[in-house]
Amino acid sequence: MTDKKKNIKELPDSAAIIEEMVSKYPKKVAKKRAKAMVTNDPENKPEIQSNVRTVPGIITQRGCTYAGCKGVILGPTRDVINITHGPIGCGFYSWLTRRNQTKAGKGEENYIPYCFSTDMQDENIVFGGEAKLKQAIREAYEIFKPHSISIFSTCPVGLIGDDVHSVAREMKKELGITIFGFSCEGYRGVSQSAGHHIANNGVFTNVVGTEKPKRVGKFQINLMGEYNIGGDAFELERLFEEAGITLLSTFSGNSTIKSYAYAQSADLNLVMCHRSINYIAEMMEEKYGIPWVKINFIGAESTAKSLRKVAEFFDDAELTERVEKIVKREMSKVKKVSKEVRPDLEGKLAMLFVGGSRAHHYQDLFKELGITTISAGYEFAHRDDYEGREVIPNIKVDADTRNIEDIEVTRDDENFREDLVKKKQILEEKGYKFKEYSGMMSEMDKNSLVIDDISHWESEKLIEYFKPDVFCAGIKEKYAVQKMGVPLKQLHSYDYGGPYAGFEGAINFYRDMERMLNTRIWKMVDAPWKAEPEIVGSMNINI
Ligand code: CFM
Repeated sequence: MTDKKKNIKELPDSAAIIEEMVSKYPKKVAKKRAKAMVTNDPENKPEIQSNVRTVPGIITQRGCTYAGCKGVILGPTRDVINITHGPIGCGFYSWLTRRNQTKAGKGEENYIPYCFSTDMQDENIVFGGEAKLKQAIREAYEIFKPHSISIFSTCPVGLIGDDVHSVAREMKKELGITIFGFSCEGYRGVSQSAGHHIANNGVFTNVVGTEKPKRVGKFQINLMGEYNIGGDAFELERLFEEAGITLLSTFSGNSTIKSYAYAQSADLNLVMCHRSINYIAEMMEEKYGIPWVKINFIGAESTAKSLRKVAEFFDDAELTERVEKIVKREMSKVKKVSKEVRPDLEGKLAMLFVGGSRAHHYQDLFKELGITTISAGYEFAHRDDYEGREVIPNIKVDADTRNIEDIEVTRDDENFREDLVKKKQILEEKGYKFKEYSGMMSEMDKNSLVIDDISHWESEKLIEYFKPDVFCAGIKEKYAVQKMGVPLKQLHSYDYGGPYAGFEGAINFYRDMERMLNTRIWKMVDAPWKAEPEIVGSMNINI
């Protein structure tokens, strides 16, 4: 690719690089991996293989089901004691490793800095660990007197058959507090995505709606799939507050179990990370009639669009005026910075391989800087996150998906919001879109390359081929990529920076990109393997 920076109108077809990436794999593996690599056409979105098991031996960046349940969904909730039932490693390595921040009020509970584990030993594996789990719950209760405790199953728990749910029931009776367990053994699904679903089910059945609904503001919303990484939720809370929108509960950044209990009092659910939280949004609509909309607060333009979407829903002149005032003021600050940095960044190329939603959302920030996303993919998303929700009925249900309970939700006649159902209908007639997500592909350029569950080998080949100016991924990829002379921006942890959401977040991101991409240090990187030969192995079999 020689002319890659000449204001790309149309990207070249990526068939050659796909061929190169799969050529070193055994035939069967090559066939499977090729299905996860597609050349994009936003008008006619191709089918991509996703949410299937990773081929053993391939270095994937995925996490486990326990990580998705405990770390992602429940982890950021500060007023619940999350006990890991398992060997100490699972608890230790999920302890404060995700930058979900929280701000507890004075005297309010905050258990996030602690690590609770049953520390299973050999004898618990042989004779069962339920007694030790009960002991751990009693001990935690005695020390902290929490109102809620949850239990997370790790792999051995499922293998030996400990029943965390019956322990939860028994201990709930004994202690008189909320206790619930999750069957989120690491191996249960193909990735952390299964853990999201399991956590959604558990939170919905055990917590949502356990308190009476309440009215504290004129415009009540929940923000779903926002985990306050690097303080993102703080920036959004600032905007909602100024607009006069009451944020009842965030699932689950800077949030509490107590707030989930009355989350059914919302008039509208905003879904930020579709992958991890669409289940609760759907179930709340079924049970309580609360509609949901997909929004995105990454990118200044997207933030403005999302705020306007909320105002449009409530259709209140004063609210609209306040939102417009905020957008005008904030956008002028954003534009000033973008004008400053854009000339240094325009025309550069980015690649994003992150999680289940950020590889899409962050493309908006790059667009605002004039940076083209030449290739992107998720680690564990499903086809709908790539191709749009319209493909959901055609997604093949395999054994791994069947492994996760699809809970039956019935309508709560007492609290069902007929008024919201009517409101939804009227707005839909005017063209307002509910529960709509058209996925990553519809917003990417034609011929950009989309790859699911990318491996280390494939990342290296991509970098050699496209020579991007920035690669977005996580800590597992960071140093391998940087040794190739390409800056890597961590989009999971934000490299200790952020917030990147909202207007202030956009400004932070612009400035970070300017600093990161315009330093000359990357040209000076001289990886040792450039000079030393690759180690190649061979094997002879004498029969
Ligand atoms: Fe949703 Fe997330 Fe993401 Fe995710 Fe994650 Fe994360 Fe992520 Mo890391 S919930 S899918 S499981 S937006 S921890 S806050 S950054 S992989 S893209």
